[in-house]
Amino acid sequence: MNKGEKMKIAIIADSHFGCRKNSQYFMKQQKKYYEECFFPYLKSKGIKIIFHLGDFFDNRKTVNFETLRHAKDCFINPIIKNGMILHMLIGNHDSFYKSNGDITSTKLLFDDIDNIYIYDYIEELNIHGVNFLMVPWIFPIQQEKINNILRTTTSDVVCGHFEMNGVVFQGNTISRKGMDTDTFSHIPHVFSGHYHKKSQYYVGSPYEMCWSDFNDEKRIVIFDTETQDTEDVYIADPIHHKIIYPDVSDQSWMPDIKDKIIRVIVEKKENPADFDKYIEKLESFEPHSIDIKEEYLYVDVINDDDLDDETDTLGVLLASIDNMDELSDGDQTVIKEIMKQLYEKAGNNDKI
Ligand SMILES: [Mn+2]
Repeated sequence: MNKGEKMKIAIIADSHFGCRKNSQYFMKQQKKYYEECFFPYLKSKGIKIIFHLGDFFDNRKTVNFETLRHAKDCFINPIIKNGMILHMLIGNHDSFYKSNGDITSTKLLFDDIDNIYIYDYIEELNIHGVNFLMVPWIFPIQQEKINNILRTTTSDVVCGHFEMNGVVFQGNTISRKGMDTDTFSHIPHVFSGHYHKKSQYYVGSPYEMCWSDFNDEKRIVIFDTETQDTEDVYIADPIHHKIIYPDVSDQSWMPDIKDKIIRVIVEKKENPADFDKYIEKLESFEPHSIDIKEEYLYVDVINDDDLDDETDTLGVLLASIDNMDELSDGDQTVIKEIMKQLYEKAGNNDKI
């Protein structure tokens, strides 16, 4: 290991342990990611310092014990075992209350562990001579004060869990509330968790967790404290795949769909028996699931662009409520709560 390698920090965001209602399938995918991609990569590069930018858990109110053990197996224990250091921010999903950060899951669970530092309030940190400003999720009451700190900070790097306005955060959807991106324009390096799609300031989630992640490039970022260079590292395997039927490809890719989530977009179905045979062939390669969208039935209402923007049902509902300018933030929150409760009541038919 040369000296330069020791000076690197791996930055990861939005791990969302327990995502999709503690889905076993996604636990398996995450375990594979940390065991086969993330930690082997860090070890191969001699990287000992990890920044986690928040949203460690998916559920801000409760932690399922299986998910807790999973998160420890995947992330916390390898850090301890390999003598690594973790600096972790509180994200909105890590805070029990929406109005303040008095109770936060990761602080409660992991803050007493040596070499694990949880940030539930803005704090400065110096590593190898580089100044980092660590900014956990900002609660409404803190916003003005923290805006002022950010506008005047001389830190080299700001790490946060920010909600920024005007950012493409999902498909082609642009966020319509949050902080002005101008707040950050004078800062040499800004790394944020929160939105799961990578963009100028957002690291993005490390792996796919739902259809809205389809086709996103999932990364971690390596920051070199010596040169202040950043490097994007793409180590996650895609999980969601779309297949267009009729399929004119050579089909040699088919064995690769094992354990993947498959969506077949049917543009035209001239012979139902051929179609059934095709689906059977797909099934023989043991994907996790296959859903079928018979696009030709909706040819007048749905176009390709709409399909690309598709996400899970609740996600679509909540995102569209967020984008309703005619509603106040308070009204948006109330309506979103009603939608969530309705959605829960209706029962999620998704078996994932
Ligand atoms: Mn998140």
